[in-house]
Amino acid sequence: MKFKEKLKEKVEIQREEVTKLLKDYGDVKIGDITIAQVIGGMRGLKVLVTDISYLDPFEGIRYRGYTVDEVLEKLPKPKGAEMPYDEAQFYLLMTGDIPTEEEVREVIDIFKEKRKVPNYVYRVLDSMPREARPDVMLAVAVGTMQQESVFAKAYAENKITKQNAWEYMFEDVLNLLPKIPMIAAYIYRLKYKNNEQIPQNPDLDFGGNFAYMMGIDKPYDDFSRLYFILLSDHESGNVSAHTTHLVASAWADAYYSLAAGINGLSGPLHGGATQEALKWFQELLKKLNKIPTKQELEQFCWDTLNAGQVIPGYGHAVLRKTDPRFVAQLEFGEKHLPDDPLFQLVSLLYEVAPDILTKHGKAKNPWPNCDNITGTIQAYYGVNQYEFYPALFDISRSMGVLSNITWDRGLGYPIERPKSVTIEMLKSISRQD
Ligand code: FAM
Repeated sequence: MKFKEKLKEKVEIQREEVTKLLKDYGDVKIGDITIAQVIGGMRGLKVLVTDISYLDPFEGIRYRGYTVDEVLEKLPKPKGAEMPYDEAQFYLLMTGDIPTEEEVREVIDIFKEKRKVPNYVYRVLDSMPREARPDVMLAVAVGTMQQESVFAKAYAENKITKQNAWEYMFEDVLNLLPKIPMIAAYIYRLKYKNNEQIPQNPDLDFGGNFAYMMGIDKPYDDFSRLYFILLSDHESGNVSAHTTHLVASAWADAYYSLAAGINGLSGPLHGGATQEALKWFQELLKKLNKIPTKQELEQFCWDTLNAGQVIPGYGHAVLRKTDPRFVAQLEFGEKHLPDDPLFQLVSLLYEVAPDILTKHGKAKNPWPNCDNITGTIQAYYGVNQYEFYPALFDISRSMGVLSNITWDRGLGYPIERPKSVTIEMLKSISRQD
């Protein structure tokens, strides 16, 4: 497999570099820690390392050094499609290189070969309560397949060394990732479409086949490709990426680690924000029964803030400008759904909310993040079941977190184990200061 050969070459070079860095410069300090950071969710602490993506507070995300615009422009696309292959984004995240047509074709073929989901997974999903949330079902499906892990099997047979661990992880990742959109589409139709399932289309790619199995016409395939690329990685400190990395750091296999990451993504401040944003827009439309004027929208924002609630899809722990992932979706919306009332509302909010949040004076970042707009576009194409949104996010995020844990093993990163202190200790340190 050329894909694996390329990765192997890169892993070996980088492993040497990391070993040398550690040996020669392991004692060099890269920062200090304040009490505010320890109590404040470790904001700004440089304690993780990943090359898969980097989030600049003012520029937004770069995947392997490429901006959102560059990725959308440079990655190969299916014939006639507006958006690139998700397989190409996965290749980029894994290897750091923009794939050629031939290179992406290899990944597409591997994914097609491996995407068939075992029947027992469907039986487990069918037996779950219909009220179970889609992301819970997805995590259960991933956990159910853990017994297929080649990493876990090789570990039990004492075959794993620090040198070869990544190869087993990589094999698990290639077996697992292509199944994620298949399972998610199955869950969607099980829960919301009377279990009338649409079999996969063997001619279609990751995003295209997902849209097909969801039963949604074009250009939802392009929106799926776009969305899966945009949310695929956001450094390794966000909750889903960090959770996956943390669990894998104890040499849990990709199945355990991804299931944990899926759970990590579920919270309303992380993967749940998309649904909160759409709900917020719908409540506003319901209340006013029309598209609000600028003044009415401003009032609704103040009502939200004065009630002690957040404006969903605005603000970010790291970003300090409009999220380029928001912009990419806004441009898609301007092209494909400019007359949709909810979409118009998203655009209007973008005109008023940053000023209001600045006046409100709390949020460090008054600009929109990607989650403000996704629900509106999903709902336009009929995916208005809010609780499905974290599962959609999971499909995308799987690409980044699974790339990360492959590299974690490739570079021999150890088990993660930060040190805790007590509040008494912090008080005593502050008294000495
Ligand atoms: N509306 C109102 N207040 C906000 C706000 C918003 N959109 N964003 C932040 N604040 C408040 C925040 O609640 C905090 O208030 P308190 O001091 O009373 O606790 C204050 O501003 C300072 O917060 P911050 O430092 O600017 O943000 P954090 O790093 O603590 O949190 C977010 C970052 C994203 C959790 C926060 O901005 C938020 O809750 N936004 C709304 C929910 C959202 O959009 N989440 C999606 C994030 C997305 F990128 C993702 O992970 N998928």
